[in-house]
Formats: sequence, structure tokens, C-alpha cells
Amino acid sequence: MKRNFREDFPIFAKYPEMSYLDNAATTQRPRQVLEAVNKFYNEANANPLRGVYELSVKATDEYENAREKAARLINAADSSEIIFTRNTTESLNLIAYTYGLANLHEGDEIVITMMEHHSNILPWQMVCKHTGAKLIYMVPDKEGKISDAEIESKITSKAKIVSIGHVSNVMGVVNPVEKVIKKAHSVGAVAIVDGAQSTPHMKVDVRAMDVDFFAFSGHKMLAPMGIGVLYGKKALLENMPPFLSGGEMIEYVEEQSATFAEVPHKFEAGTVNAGGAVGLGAAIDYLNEVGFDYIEEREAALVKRMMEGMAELPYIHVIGGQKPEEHHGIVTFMVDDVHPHDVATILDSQKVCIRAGHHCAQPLLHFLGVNATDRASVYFYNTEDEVDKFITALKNVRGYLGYGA
Ligand code: 7TS
Repeated sequence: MKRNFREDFPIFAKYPEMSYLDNAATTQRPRQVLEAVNKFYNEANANPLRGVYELSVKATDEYENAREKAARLINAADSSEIIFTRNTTESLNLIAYTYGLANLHEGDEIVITMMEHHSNILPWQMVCKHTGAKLIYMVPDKEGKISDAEIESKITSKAKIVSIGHVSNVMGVVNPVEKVIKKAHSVGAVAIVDGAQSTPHMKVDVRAMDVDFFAFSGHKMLAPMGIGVLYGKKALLENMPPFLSGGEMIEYVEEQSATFAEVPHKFEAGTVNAGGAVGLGAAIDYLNEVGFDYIEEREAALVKRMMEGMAELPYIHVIGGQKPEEHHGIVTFMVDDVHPHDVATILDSQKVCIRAGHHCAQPLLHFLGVNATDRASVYFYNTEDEVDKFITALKNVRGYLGYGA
């Protein structure tokens, strides 16, 4: 029997009536993470990687220790393959501005899916605009499945970059990343996985996947906002030009030229977010204590309860797969006759927090033929009671607006 992890989260004690079901947007933080950040600033604060005095060395050690933890979390071969960024968005932009602009040319193709978050679309549109490369979309079926035929026909010898979300933030579906990576490599393209919605919820192994780059955000996995990770295979990172330039990323600077630091520091210009990194390290320790088996088991049970409750309401339509096991913690839906923003506002009046809108995935929503949807997303600390309150609140939505059931 696991202890009650929910008790570690001060925000749930502050708002005991709240059902927090917007975990795909950002999670809450346990006291262990908040205390680790405080402890860093109270006991180890100095500018890391610069001073030779003891306190700065301590700050550097704490920062690099967090990098080790991130490397172990995703099974990177070496911690120098972990670059700290602000979030998944910055990680993907880093690849686009460095690898993308340096290596792509007119006629090349970048292959993504129709289910990507805008963060895995716009950086590639930028690369295409600057290089003349073309952006190609693998299209899922209505359940969110990318078929083998789609993979085979879209990833051709013209592809130089293939970038795919591990778990869709709208459909909740787990994408066939291994197949996509294999196909990308078979045509000589680099493979990128956006792990923003997978890393918090499942065991990730970048070496087993054989992925070239992998991105995730700390704030979706209990860590502070403003710290994220880009994993890259060392040989690729070493051959890429820097992204931002300035302090801390150099080896030697002359009036008209400069040489750069080794990876990962080449990609970490300026004073780093050491407090955030320490918080991420504490979040990783915490998640390892909770255990990914437990996380998956709890989320599956909560999603099953949620979808069974929703299935009893004929005016509710779940987007994507109709089976709970097809939704990795994320359930997106429509309510007949009621605008998604009204649904979320009515739920908010009953202290149920869900997300309404396009979820930063407008091409997918166009493909599905909707402008906006509602989305409920769980994490391991959610309870059956929160799910039940959500279902009760959903039952009230149409009555609230004068519709029959
Ligand atoms: N990729 C995916 C799959 C995401 O779900 C998100 C954020 C991002 C990238 C970007 O992450 P960031 O940390 O850089 O912002 N998704 C959401 C969401 O679904 N609701 O709010 C943010």
C-alpha cells in the first residue's frame, strides 16, 4: 500500500473542494519540490559554473546533479546529452534554429503529424520558410491512430527531420514512436520525439527508442515552471551550432570571433535556472518514489471511471478512441449544444478545473471539424471523488442552460 501522496501537495489542502483536472496543462507541486528549491536559494545560492569559491562550486554541483537525475530518468548514455531549457517549446526551437537551419535545403522535407502541439509545428514552419524545405503531415484516423501506410508513404528519402509527439495532448493516444523512428533512420532523417505528455506519466528510455532528440517540460511533472530538457545524441549535439550566444557558452572570445564550450554548456547561454533544475531533480526523485507503474495504474483507473461516467450521458462525445485504455490520462470531449468555454465555466462554478479551447493543436481540431473542445486530464494524485464531482458537474451543464438531459 502506497502512502497518500496527495497529502504532499499544499495546494490541495488550501482548496479542499477543488477537482484539479487540468494536469496536461501543468501539474501541481509537492512540498518536497518546493522545499528543495527553497533550500537551494537558502543554502547554495551563487551563480553556478562561474565562481571558484565554495558556494559557487556548491551551486554548480547541485545544478549538475539535477542534470544527472534527468539523464537517468530517460536513460541517456551521458549527462552531457541533457541540455536544460525553459520548456518543451524552447527545446524544439533549439533543434529547429540550430540543426534545422544548418542542415536543411530546398526540396528537403520535415515530417510531423496532424496531432502535434503548436510547439512541434511552428518551429518547423520557420525552418521551411528559411530553407525552402516542405512540411509534410502524417494524418491519423478519427481514433488518433497513425497507420503503417501513413508512416511508409509520408517518410520518404526526401525527409531530413521527423518529429512526433509521444502522447497527444488532445487525443491522449500513445503514438507509434518506435516505428516512426526506425523509418526515419532508414531514410537517413533525424528523429525527434516531443515527450511533454509522456515523460510525466510513463517510463521513457531514449536509448531503447533510439531517438535522436527528445524534449520535455518540468512543469508538467511536478517541477517548477521555467525548466525543461532537451536530450540529444552527443555526436549530433557536438556538430550543431549554438542557439543563443553570450556568457557561459564560450571557450574563448576574441574581438571578432569566439570558440564555444563543450556540450551541454554550448547550449546554455547566460545565467542558468539552477533553482528550477534543482526543483526538477527533486521532482524526479519524487516520481521515482511514486513509481511509474503506480502512476500508470492510478491514471488508468481514474480515466476508466471518468469515461464510464461520461458514457452514461448521451449528450457527451469523447474525441478519439472510445476505450479508456486508448487515453493516456487525457479525455477530450464535446457536450451537445453547449460551447466548450461555457462547459468549462459552469464546471468552474462547481470548483472543477478543466481546459477549454483548441489546446494549441489547431490543425488537429480543423481535421476533426471542431473549433474548440473540453479536456479533462488526470495525474496520479487525483482521486475517485474528484472524478465523481466532475461527472456530477457535467450532468448539470445542460440543465443550467435550459436544455433537457
Ligand atoms: N508538446 C505537447 C505535446 C504539449 O502538450 C505541450 C503543452 C507542449 C509541447 C508545450 O509545452 P511547454 O511546456 O513548452 O508549454 N501542452 C499544453 C496543454 O495541453 N495545455 O497547456 C499546455
